[in-house]
Amino acid sequence: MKTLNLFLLASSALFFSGASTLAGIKTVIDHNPNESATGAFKFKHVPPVSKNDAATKAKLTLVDGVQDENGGDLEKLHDGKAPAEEDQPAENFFFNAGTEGGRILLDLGNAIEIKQVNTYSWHPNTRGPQVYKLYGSDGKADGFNQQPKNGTDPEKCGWTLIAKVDTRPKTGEPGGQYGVSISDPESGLGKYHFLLFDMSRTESDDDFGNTFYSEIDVVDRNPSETSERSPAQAGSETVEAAGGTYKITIDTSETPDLTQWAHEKIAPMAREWYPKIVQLLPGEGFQAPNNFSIMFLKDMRGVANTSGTRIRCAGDWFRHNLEGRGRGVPRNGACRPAIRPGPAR
Ligand SMILES: [Ca+2]
Repeated sequence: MKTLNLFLLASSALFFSGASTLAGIKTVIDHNPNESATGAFKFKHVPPVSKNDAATKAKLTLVDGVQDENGGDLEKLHDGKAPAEEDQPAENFFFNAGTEGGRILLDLGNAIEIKQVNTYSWHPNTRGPQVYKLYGSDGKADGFNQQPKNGTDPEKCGWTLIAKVDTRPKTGEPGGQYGVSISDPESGLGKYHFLLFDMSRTESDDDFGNTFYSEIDVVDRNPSETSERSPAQAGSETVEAAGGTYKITIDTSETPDLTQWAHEKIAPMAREWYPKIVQLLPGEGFQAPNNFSIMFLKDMRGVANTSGTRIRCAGDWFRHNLEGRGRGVPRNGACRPAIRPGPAR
């Protein structure tokens, strides 16, 4: 019967509607307990983490509170990625140990009709659950305060309270993965330019009550206006490595049939290996570029060449060598970034 119990536990994702702040707004909470939480980060009701929602290009600002330096920076909240493991500080943003949380501003660039706001977190203990208030604003009210500090009531300076979220279970262990989806199926959440997350720690019994937030997604009601095409279709994607220290642009706009392959094979390889290559090739006066691009060209002959921070690859050669040599070009080594002596920046 142990198997059955485990199965029941695994499938007992917590689900309820309610906790509405404004009429019609629903907050759905999914909880995958430690026993069933995996790197797949899948929930029963809450959508999976998105990498091309309206938050992907939003600007995030720490309004109040102190970031825990053991964690990732704010970029982790909209990089479209969830942690692969239950206790992976670098892949989450969290407020400093012993503090009461803080406030994060999300600037969407312009006012959009928001369909849904989804938030994700994962930790094996009390840093798993989410406790926050979500406010929205179009930024147009008289006396609008874009960055109200802790203690300033956002509702008194141009903000509207959208939802109060508290996913702490009444009974049982708090650890695991949480997905929260705030939406109004009838009329949407409203038209907002800014969102403000007022985040609280989940407990103050010890110093470790600040939630490991993994991602924030904002879903546009009219996605054609603002959302990007998925990286697999766009022809150009930028890969961040070493926590955003390095940015690698992979351009397949001339060779769209290679886009999916580049996304699946080249992007992860570049992300993993470029920081290692930089470390393996130290030297005085050397400064490895932080940004470079890899282009796959339609009419180029040969295999690949490098100029400055641009690597040019012959689409035709790679098309015929997709598995095996294509990924590393080991013989002539041309498909590596130019790391050459130069003035240190
Ligand atoms: Ca993330």
